[in-house]
Formats: sequence, structure tokens, C-alpha cells
Amino acid sequence: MTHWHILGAGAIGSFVAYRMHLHQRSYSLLHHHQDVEERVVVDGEVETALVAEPLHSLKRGSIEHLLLTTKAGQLLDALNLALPYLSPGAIIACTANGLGFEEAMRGGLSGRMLYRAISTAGAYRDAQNRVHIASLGRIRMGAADGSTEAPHWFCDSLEPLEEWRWEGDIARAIAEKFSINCVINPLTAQLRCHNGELLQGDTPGPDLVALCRESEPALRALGLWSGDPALLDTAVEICRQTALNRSSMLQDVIAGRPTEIAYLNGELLRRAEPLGLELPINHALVNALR
Ligand code: KPL
Repeated sequence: MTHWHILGAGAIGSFVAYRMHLHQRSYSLLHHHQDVEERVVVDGEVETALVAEPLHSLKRGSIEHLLLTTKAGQLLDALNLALPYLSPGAIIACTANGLGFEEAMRGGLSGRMLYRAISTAGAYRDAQNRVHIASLGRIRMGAADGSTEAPHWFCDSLEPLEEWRWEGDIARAIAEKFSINCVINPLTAQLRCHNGELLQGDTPGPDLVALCRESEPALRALGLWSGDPALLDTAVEICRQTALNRSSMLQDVIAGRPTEIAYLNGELLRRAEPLGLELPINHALVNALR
């Protein structure tokens, strides 16, 4: 059976490890330098302790399947720490949100394949450092180079778990999530509100309308938002579905962690610049949340 090493002590890493533990998959949760006990709470009740072992306790060259569950800003550091422990043909997958880090990662991969996963799992860390699993959501994985078939290791290790799906066109799925995250995440982080509070009853609030109006033409011109529904309609639908969620960026702001703004709206500004599009609201959000 495929053995996964999971590196990244955030909520998503513990979530994935917990689900593998529950379904007797083969995995090791890793911490970058020490033994750590991660406590996972499901439905506010059952508490499970998972032990994360230090990366340096592994044999060099022994990792065959690595799942990096850090945020985008810590990915390169995590990859560099893991490099000596990777086998030459190791499979590397990452769950970070956003765009603009793949190029930098490729330098460290030495030709190894990169896979990306995007998750809608409702997992967060509380003030007592416990990870709560509020909803399973869905984790879609695909090959960053665009190959469409699910590899055997995906079918034997992840597909049997309810939340995992193979995604033939992960680039499109990432672009769509990026577009939505560029709208909901910075607004909820700046206004310090739940996703549903970007709506006023059934209609979108003025901040959501203004940011979607500004961003959609740029996202479309860059080929990132190509869907038929307007960005605003999709954002409204997601705010409704996740009304009680604190977005991941709001959680970062509350916990005093760095946000992913550079890999969301910052990356949008970087890509839109050559097109000569003015994006003043995006600029202001990047400056406020950097
Ligand atoms: O993906 C999300 C996030 O918080 O990062 C959304 C869709 C906005 C749900 O909270």
C-alpha cells in the first residue's frame, strides 16, 4: 500500500492524517523539527491524538510519496527541508491555495512530478491548538503538468476515502478556486466577518459587488475565470453555502499568522500588470493584508 508522508503542521495536514488514521491507510505525519502531538476533534466530541514525528528521524532518500500541507508562503522552505529525505522518483503533492509558487518549486524538484490538491474541508485550529473537523468537504487532486489519468497510487491510497477525487483538469479547478478566494478571503479578513456577512439578506453587499466588478475582467482576460456564471453570482452562492465559515485568511489574521494574500490578490496584480488593467481595490487589500 502507498505510504504517505505528510509534512505541514496546519489544520489540513492533521485533517488528512486523521482521515488516513481512521481508514487504516499507511501514513506518517511529520513535523519539521520535533515530536508533536496533534489533537483532532471531530463534531466537537471525539478527540484523537496523532503523533507527528520529526523529519530528521527518517532515513535519507526514504520518502516515496510526500504531501506538503503548508500554506503557499512556507512551501519552498518545507520542500527544501524534505529534499534530502526524498527518493529520486518521489511523488510530491501540495495542498496550498493560490498561484505563483509552482515555478519556484520546480527548481527544487529535480524532475520529480508535482501534483496539486485543493480542498474545501472545514478544518481549523482553535486557541487550545486542537484541530477541529467541521465538515469533510472535498479534496481534488491532479497532475500539475496536466496529465489526466489517475495514477495507481491515487487509486490505492486516496480514492477509497470519501473526500478525495481525481481531477483531470486541476489547473482549471485551481483557477476557479483562486478567483473565488481572491474575492471572499480578503474581504472577510479585512471586515473580520463570516463569509455569509458579505451578503445582505439574499443580495450581495456593496464590498462584494465592487470587488467582483473590478476583478472579473482581469480574471477573464488572464484565462482564470471562464465560467458562464458571473463571478459575483458564484461568490454569492459560495457565501451562502459557507455562511458560518471563517475564511482561511480571516483565520490567519485572527491567529496572527502571515496571510496568503501574495499568492491570491498579489499574484492577480502581478499577472494583470502587463495588461494595463487598473485594480485599485485589489491594491488596497494587498497593502492592508500583506
Ligand atoms: O476556500 C475558502 C477559504 O476560506 O479559503 C472559502 C471558499 C472562501 C470558504 O471559506
